[in-house]
Amino acid sequence: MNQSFSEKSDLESMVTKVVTSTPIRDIHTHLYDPAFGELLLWGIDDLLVYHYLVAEAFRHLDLPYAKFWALSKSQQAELIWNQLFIEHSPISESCRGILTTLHALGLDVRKRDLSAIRQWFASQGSDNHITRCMELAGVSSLCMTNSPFDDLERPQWEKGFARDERFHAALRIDPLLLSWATTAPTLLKWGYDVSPSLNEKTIGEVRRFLSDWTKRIGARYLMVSLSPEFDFPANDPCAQLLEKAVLPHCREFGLPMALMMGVKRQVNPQLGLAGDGVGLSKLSALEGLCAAFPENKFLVTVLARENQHELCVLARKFRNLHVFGCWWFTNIPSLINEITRMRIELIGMSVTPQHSDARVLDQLIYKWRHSRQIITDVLTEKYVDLAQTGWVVTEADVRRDASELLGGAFDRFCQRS
Ligand code: HDL
Ligand code: ZN
Repeated sequence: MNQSFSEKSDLESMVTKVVTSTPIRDIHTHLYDPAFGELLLWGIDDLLVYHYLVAEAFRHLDLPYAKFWALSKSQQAELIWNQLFIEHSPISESCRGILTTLHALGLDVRKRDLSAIRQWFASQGSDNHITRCMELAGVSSLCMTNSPFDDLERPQWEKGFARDERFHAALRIDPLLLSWATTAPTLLKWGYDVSPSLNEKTIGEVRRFLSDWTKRIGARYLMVSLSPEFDFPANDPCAQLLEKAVLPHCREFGLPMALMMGVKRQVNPQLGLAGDGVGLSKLSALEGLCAAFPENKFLVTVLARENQHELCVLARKFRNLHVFGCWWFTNIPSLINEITRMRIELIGMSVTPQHSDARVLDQLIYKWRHSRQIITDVLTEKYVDLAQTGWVVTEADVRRDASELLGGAFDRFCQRS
């Protein structure tokens, strides 16, 4: 018999148990199938040189950027450790995250001993470390970010390899949409008979390129990150290629198109990957896309906090729009809480509240432990609100809801014809 819960404390412990035990399908990461070897980053030095911490470390450093980049990875890691963990309390989300991960892996961070931590990681094997991290994070599967334009990644796909079924593929096409002038010659070199002008022949060849790579990697969706200036309709290569090649391709293959909106690339180029910033997106462009292409499915996350409410309202208007994640600069507890609460209040369970965006395998642990806690807090509060109306949720209700939020709604959206 399904037990109903109304007492807040009973509800809280039940929701915690359910959300903690619900397997997660992580729909956007920068991790790689183990077959990609070194491309799959893991361990304390990669955790410390993650670009989030690089940006934060430079706030305390007078060191010239070039001198930092000339250091070895372990020297960079040591410098970041000293600045952000020893000289200052590691209180930011990306620093706390490393400590959450180390603690979950059973390491005693109280000693603040980087060399001991390094020794532990050096004694681990990558294969069982993958399983350990995914188990500690509660992640059953994840989507990679796969770019045919990445010279290190492409050869592995062209060679072919036995897939790890936990690692799903997503086709990243930023160079195609955002740098057509330089990408067209690359496609030509790869045997696609394109010309700079987006004539019928070129569009056909771009679609053949998309079809080849969608099949090669078994893409679950296509994806692009867009600047705040992105507009649609528009007479630029991005909007034209999207309309004439990419969206027809997605309809043909029944795949969603993920739009990650609002990134200002290389605001400070001297910071490398850490140099990107944020800007307010014109969501009228998204409205235009959802309205003009009702047969297409749009997976969308926005980088600006100020765009979040309008995105939720658009999701109420267009069922071919699925909102996901607290991306990048919004992936901090205060904003995850605010945004998740707003989304559930406006669009209920038809949302995927979070993805990890992990670049380093071990990050799965903290990114998901921190977000699970917030999702638990928000759900508990909402169920308590329900209980006050006399509607008392059962454990089965919460299992269904948690499964929806942690990947089920995404799967359903992908399958929708
Ligand atoms: O474009 C993206 O997918 C972003 O997630 C960037 O990779 C960014 O550098 C990042 O890692 N954010 O978390
Ligand atoms: Zn990403």
